[in-house]
Parts: sequence; structure tokens; C-alpha cells
Amino acid sequence: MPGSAFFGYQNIQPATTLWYHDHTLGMTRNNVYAGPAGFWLIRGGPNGDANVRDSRGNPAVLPGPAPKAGGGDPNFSASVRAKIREIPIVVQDRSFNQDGSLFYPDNRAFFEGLNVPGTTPQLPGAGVLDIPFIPASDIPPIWNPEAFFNTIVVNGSTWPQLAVAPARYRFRLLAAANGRTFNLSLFPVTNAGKANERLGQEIPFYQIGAEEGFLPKVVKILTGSATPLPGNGTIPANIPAADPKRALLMGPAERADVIVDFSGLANGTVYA
Ligand SMILES: [Cu+2]
Repeated sequence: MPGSAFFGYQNIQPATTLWYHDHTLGMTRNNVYAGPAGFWLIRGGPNGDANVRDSRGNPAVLPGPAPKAGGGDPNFSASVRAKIREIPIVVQDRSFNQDGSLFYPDNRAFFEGLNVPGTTPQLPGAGVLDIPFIPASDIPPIWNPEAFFNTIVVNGSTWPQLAVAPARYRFRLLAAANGRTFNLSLFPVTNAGKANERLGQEIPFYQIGAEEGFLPKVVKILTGSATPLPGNGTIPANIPAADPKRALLMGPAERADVIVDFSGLANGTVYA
């Protein structure tokens, strides 16, 4: 049919977390900001869940179940949701106008956190902005290449909370902002909206997979920790020291397949 095309995918990759979104030439950033995106989970095969090993080398018992077709929609049914232990989580950023429509920045200063009212953006070398911006440009702001927005959206909802059982969960994390990098950690906090104050000990992510499949071993991630993993079969001799602020750092389109253990935590504890 004119104007349409068929693309076939064999799904022969190792089991992993894939995702899809529109890559229309010249407007991918707008599709990432405003358009749909989805997960595409590949399971089974010689590199599938059944062959994952735990830290002792035994067959791993991964948290489940995941939602199944015909099993009810966990988004709309609390009783279905209560049984689910594997959840895909896409983290993005957005900004909104008063009427709820998406906000598009109209100047370059917005991107760099230097939006000082009354100042004129400067050219490189002037010490204010790194990238020149012409106030009289006839280019609409929708053509700005990237921006860093002020509202975090998870699976399409702003600043949502997930009620969990005292059990292990498997989260398929995807960072899908236009430009923002996320540094994810879980600390118990006061339940006071965005002014969350940290109250106690961080709980770790146990990362088992990334973009291309499962990792060669489980990686425990806490803020300031680092675990060397072999690349091309070797671990480099000189490993840089761990960044004290670094937790689960995720750049655009990166994925992390993690297990979080909520068992043994006090009922009602809020983590952020
Ligand atoms: Cu893409």
C-alpha cells in the first residue's frame, strides 16, 4: 500500500529488555517527548531466565509473575496488580503548561539551567552559555534539539507511587528522557511530596541485566559502590575509584533489569 512499509523482526536476540519508539527522521526528539514508546521483552532461549545463576552459582529464582495476556490489566485492577512481581518501568521527564499541555522551551538557556530573567544569553567564551542562541531566530522552539524538564513521568504518570508487598520484585527499568541522565537509588523518606527527606538506610538494586541481555554476574548497586565486570573477557588492571554520588546511573535509552527486595521492611515505609 502506498505510504506504508512492513518491517519484520526475528526476535533472535538473547532474552532482554528491548523498547521501541518512533524514529522519524528530523523529529525523533519530538516523538520521544510527546509520542508513544513501548517495551518489547524477549524471553526464553539459551540465554533466558531459566539459565540465570545467582551469586552462589545456583539457578536463580527470579521474581514473578509478569502480567500475562488475558490475566487482567494490572494498571486498572488492584487485585491483579497485587500479584505481579515483574514490572517494566519507563522513566522520562516532561514539563507542562498550566492547561496540562506539554511545555516547549523557547530559548537555549532553559536547557542549561541558566534561565536568568533579564539576562541576554552570551556567545561561547562569555562565560554564561556554552551554546549560542539567537533571540530573534525564526526557528520555532519545537526544533530545539534537547531539553531537561522539571517533572518526572513514570509509565506515563507524573511522580507516581507503587504500593509493593514485602517481597522481591523485578523491575525492568528504562531511561527514556530526551537528554536527562538518571541516577537512581532507593532511600526511605518522609512522605512529603517532592520535599522528601531521607530517613534511613538505602536499599540496594541487584542488577541482573542491561540492554543486551543478562550480566555475567549479579551486581549489587548502592550509592558510591562499584563492581568491575569483565569486558571482552578481562577486567582492566586500573579500575577508577567509585564516584561517591553514583548509584544506578542510566543515560537515554539505557535499560537495567534489577531485583529489589522489599521483604522485612516496616509496613508503610516510603522509598524514593
Ligand atoms: Cu531510539
